[in-house]
Amino acid sequence: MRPKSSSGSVASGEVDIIVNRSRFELAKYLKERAELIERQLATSLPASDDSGSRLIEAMRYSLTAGGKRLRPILALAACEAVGGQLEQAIGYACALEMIHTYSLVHDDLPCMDDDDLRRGRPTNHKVFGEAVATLAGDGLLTDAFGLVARSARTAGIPAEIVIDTIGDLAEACGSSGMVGGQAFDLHAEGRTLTQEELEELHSKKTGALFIASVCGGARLGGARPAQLHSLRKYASALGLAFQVADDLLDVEQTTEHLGKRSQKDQTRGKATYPSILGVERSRALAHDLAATACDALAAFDNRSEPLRRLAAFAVERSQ
Ligand code: GRG
Repeated sequence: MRPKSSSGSVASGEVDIIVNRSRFELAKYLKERAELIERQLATSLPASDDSGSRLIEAMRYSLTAGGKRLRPILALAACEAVGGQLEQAIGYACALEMIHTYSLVHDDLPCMDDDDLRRGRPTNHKVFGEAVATLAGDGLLTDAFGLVARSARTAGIPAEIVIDTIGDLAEACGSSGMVGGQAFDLHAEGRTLTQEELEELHSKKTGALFIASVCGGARLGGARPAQLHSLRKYASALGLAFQVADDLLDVEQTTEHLGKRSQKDQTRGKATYPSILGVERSRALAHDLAATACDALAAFDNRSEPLRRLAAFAVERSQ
């Protein structure tokens, strides 16, 4: 039973939650956070190439091409959900976007998915050539780790927290995470996968970086072990929900709307949630997973409201 105050309204803690829920405007929040991250990203790379190699220009080209900025937004939201301040996680948030952008640049290469369009622009290798695009991805990935270390020092984060954060981030990106998932994906092309195999593929290729985003942001914000445990469950469900929604968007949206080639999973013979479960069951699964993500936040207070709304956004988005 909800406690009532003498005036008949709900008790103050509850009022905060309700007021914040009704006032919280997700579209405004996403826009403001994306702008904050983009301002920071603009200062995260050298201004230009002294060597004339166009490397930095290529890195900037993909990093400033827009995108939802969902991983850094999640990192900042998780930091705040545990009572941390934005300054503690902003460098880490930018590093996540650099790593995500590297993965897109490499994923688009002719030796991978061979795509022409990304974030509404010609892909990096179409503009800069394959060699510079490959190096731009390498530069973004490697510089991201330097940024995590430097920004954590500036923010005065204790060394053991930084070491754990960097270790987990490297694992999420490497052979047992995103790169391993990409290798699994290439190997699985044209083969029929079970739903369990598809889940394993995506937990590495997409999910691992979502977990590193949420848990890394929270750890830098001072999360306790029990909070990290719950946030890992949140991020794991959210990552899968995001991927199911991505598979649905690939089927249902146009190339113009997505800013990247649509219908490409079917063209390349990739197993997807709609191909295994059908569209309606996939949509239901995405919503169930978003609900599971929110359930994992049961012990958190109203500061976790953005995380809840981001879980819904992951499945309801149109891009
Ligand atoms: C090492 C050569 C080499 C390649 C590795 C790691 C990798 C390339 C690829 C895997 C990463 C990948 C492309 C995963 C797909 C995940 C996904 C759905 C990306 C789209 O994310 P959004 O929708 O994109 O957040 P925006 O543009 O909004 O940031």
